Amino acid sequence: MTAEPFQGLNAISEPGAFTELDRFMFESWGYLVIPGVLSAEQTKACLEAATRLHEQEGTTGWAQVGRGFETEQVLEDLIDHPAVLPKVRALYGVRFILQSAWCTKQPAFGGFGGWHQDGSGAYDFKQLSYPIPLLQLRASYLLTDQSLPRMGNMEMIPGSHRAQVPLPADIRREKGDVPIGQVICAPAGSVLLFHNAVWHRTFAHDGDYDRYTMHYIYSPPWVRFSDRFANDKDYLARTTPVRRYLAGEFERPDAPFGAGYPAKAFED
Ligand SMILES: O=C(O)CCC(=O)C(=O)O
Repeated sequence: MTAEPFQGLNAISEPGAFTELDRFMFESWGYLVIPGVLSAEQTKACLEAATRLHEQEGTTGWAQVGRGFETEQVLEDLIDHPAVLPKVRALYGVRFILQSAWCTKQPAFGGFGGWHQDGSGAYDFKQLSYPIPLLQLRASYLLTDQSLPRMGNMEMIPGSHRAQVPLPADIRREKGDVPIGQVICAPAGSVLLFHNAVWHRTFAHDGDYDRYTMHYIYSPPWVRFSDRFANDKDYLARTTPVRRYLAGEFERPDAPFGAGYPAKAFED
């Protein structure tokens, strides 16, 4: 574990373009850390919105609230943030959707989460192929400081998206440590961008305040939403063309040959 942020090995990237080095690091480790995406002011506004969402839902303990972008403008603005979207586009091309947006709360003095890969409990992505394909690309906006370990950080196992064997069951059962786990240490306003197949968990949180992170999950256009059954009509009517596109409202979303998808979603 690092004592200071960004000491030791880190897949550090920069806001904006997906560079060749970004691609190499992402392929090798399965994730990137992008510091400085949000200003202190933007982070504060997003943290207030995240707190409101959980208060409205009356959540207790570790909890996640979906589709906050429909009601909180500052959270909607992160959907196509220019610091992150170019990287998503570089990995997916032009046809992808926002499959879900989860606002997670790690409560004050919260313990470790369980190790897992992202995916579908209904149909394990491992059944699809090896290596597990990129189907849920997650951009996690840290809304509270996680510069040191035990601040509700994410812990990632670099390269584990390519592991042909699962993390041992006893370690998962006991929420045990792994010598190659990397506790992601980064200030509030940073983004962690990661592949669904990377083994990860929520690290412990020793603070006397709740920790909030906004996760935006991008998927191919035929993956079903997981934070909503359908898009809110008012949101669709008032949002921008790009965000409407990312909401995945296509005439024929099931068409394997692509009919029903707008030819052009992005300006450039
Ligand atoms: O926000 C967090 O603590 C982690 C969430 C997570 O790992 C997940 O939702 O898959």
